[in-house]
Amino acid sequence: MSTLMTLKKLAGISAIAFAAMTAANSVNAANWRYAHEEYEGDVQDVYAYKFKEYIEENSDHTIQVFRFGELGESDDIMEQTLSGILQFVNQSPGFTGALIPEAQIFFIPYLMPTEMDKVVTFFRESEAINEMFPELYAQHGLELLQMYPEGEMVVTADEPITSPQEFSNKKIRVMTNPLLSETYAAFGATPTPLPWGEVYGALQTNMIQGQENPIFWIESGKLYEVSPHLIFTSHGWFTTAMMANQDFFEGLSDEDKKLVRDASDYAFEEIIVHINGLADEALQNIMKASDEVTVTRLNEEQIEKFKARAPQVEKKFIEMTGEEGKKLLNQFKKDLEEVQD
Ligand code: 6CS
Repeated sequence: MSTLMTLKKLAGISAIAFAAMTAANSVNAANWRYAHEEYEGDVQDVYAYKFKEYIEENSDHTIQVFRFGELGESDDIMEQTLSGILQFVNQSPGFTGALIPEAQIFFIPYLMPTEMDKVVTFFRESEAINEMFPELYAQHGLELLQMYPEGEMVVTADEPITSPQEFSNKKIRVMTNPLLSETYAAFGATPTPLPWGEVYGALQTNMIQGQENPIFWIESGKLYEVSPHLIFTSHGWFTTAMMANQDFFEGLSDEDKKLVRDASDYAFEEIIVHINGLADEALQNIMKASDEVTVTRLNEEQIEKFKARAPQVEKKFIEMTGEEGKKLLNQFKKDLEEVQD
């Protein structure tokens, strides 16, 4: 056979092989559904789209992302994931805490450092986050793929607040886990659990007099319009978690499991870059958008008054979670000590 004919034949064979491979891949290609709790361009949305980008660039699978409201509230998307309608869900412990009591650890006030670099190192290195939490979520049919921080928690209220006494008679909206209610009760307020969709209206109609959230969300949800006094209490960080339905994940090939894990890690790295400076930028935008907004940063002495109430919340956490919670809390504190050095 001449060299030319050989080359032509080889080209023919590889074209057939390529077509066969493509057909096989498209047979194996899946469309996975992924829901999160936020709006376009918000932190969970950036994470979801980075995850999608990685999966779609490195496989034939596609990801369909659903944002807040498209499939209901936060509890609805969790239910849909547990029943297998969705493959992936991003839900913050603020809501998951009602299902997995140990996830409420993030609501013990003044446990987390305030500095972002320490928080990020903690999420990267913590044994409690990376080893203990996946086991706890697995007990509830969830494959925990990533926990990540979104921003420092800031309180907004109908007037500036600098002491637990000033919280008295104020209804403060909390996400729907019982420990966060304990935190605000300890802070002197009347905690009012509400799903996200009801928060703006409840503030507007004065059914509640305040709430807590990271600054980017206060901007994104325009909460400053109806709750203009921002109070930096340094009491915690908004944490979130991305996970898969465990039966679905277990059914994936080893190659796809690795793909999903790599995509989660890739999105985490991107999100760490994304949140750097995000709060400052959002605060500037809020100040530009409204003349009514005030910013109160509690000083050390004022913080101490709130911090003094943290041990009673920690005690409640242990009452709610028993031995498992105590073990998690000890490891969490040990991991935090390591990042403080
Ligand atoms: O406060 C809430 O309910 C919402 N906060 C944030 C930052 N993300 C989603 C969550 O539903």
